[in-house]
Amino acid sequence: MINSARRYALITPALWLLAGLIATPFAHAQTADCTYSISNEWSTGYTANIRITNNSAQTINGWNVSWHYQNNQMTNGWNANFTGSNPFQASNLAWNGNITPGTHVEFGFQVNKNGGAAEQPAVEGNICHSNSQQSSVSSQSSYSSSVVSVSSVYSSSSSSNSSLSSHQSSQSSGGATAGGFVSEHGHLRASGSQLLNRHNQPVQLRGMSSHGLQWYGEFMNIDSIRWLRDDWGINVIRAAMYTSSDGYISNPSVKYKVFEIVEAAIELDIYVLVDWHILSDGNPQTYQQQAKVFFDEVASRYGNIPNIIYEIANEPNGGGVNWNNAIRPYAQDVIPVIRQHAPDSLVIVGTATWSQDVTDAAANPVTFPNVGYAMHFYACTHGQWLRDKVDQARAQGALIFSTEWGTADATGDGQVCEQQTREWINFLNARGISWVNWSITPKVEGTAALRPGASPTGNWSASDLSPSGTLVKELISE
Ligand code: IDC
Repeated sequence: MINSARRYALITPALWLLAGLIATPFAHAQTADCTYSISNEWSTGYTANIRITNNSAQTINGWNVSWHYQNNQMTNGWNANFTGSNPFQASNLAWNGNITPGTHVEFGFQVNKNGGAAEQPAVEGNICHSNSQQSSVSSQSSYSSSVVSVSSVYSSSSSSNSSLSSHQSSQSSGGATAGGFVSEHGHLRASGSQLLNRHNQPVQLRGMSSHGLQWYGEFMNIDSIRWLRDDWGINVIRAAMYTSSDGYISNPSVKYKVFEIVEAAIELDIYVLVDWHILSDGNPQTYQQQAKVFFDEVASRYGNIPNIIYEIANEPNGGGVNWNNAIRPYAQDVIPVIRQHAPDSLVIVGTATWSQDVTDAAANPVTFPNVGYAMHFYACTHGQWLRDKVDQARAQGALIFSTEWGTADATGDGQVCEQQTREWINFLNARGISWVNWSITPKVEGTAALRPGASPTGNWSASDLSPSGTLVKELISE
């Protein structure tokens, strides 16, 4: 157990027994399909999900399941209480114990291959359908040892592209599939001004940002993100978690929306930017301690999976806030918190003046490897002078990532500046600079991609898209 050993140690066997007792009324009901599937694989490990589908007429109230590996080892997980080690055991949390007829719950975890191949163990549990196989691994007396159907939809892709790759590999509907984008590209790496994939080849990400999750989080869910992947061709989604303005500082529960987005991205095999969206709180040091708590939680929860890109300060701004006196010291303090759990993660640091002063960062980069710097632009506001700065910073060896840009004014509103937008995107594409557009929301403002009335779960027709959304969808697929 690497990441969560402490957490496991704290969960006593008594709790496990209690979880078993809760499920006792259903101990022989065996009403669910319990399936194990690998959602994302890299050379040394993978993430997997166990899905419990209730296909009976009764509601399941509480569940616990277990599974056993030959060589692999689970390191950390989410959306369940985990106990034990080979067999590994998981039981419901307070909010996902009830499974009504016809519905399912799913939880996920990360697995270390221990030098072997990815395994597909049987899942056992009191609520799982029995078959003729008898379990040999269950040591819990509180549930029966039936073995269930197991499926895996995944096979690892080792294909690589020699040219700059920015588009989806073929995706079939629903869930991770062989050859998904992250499976292909793996951990991303900053190499000078270039972003490289696990095959050491250049890769460009293109995608969409959420609006403020405290306001429009409803529009970020696995269905809308799947739609963006399959219909728009995104390979990255950004979870913009405001710190101020009713965001995380006063309402920490907004983090659960971030977790939902991360888990959707893992399932959909795309990248996800976890954005600590400072804005009115212009100095990242204002909430530095809170940032460390948040990023420690995210990184320990998901470990070293390749999907997550950590964006640790959206837009530093305000008098006296500059790279050397505030932002760099903040980054030097926060990055090790992330890297302790996610040593191979890509981290993007915002730059001063609303992420425009990229040359300051390039002149005095952080001391850690695999870090890029954010450049944000709004097409009607920012022009050639900012593009020149980007070229200068790149010439100094800095990786630049446009983690946020808009088609209209820096206010987020106004008419779309189509010509300027195209000029910017040509500039970024020619250099392989990754970009993420602001934003998926039906709010009435120029940079909103959706029109009022658009569904929160995707399936958007042309008439659901604003002028901005229409243009950006075209640019993503170019
Ligand atoms: C804007 C939203 C707008 C909201 C405002 C204040 O579009 O609806 O009222 O924030 O929270 C940024 C910021 C991003 C801004 C965006 C447009 O990162 O949060 O969103 N912008 O102003 N930097 C430059 C522009």
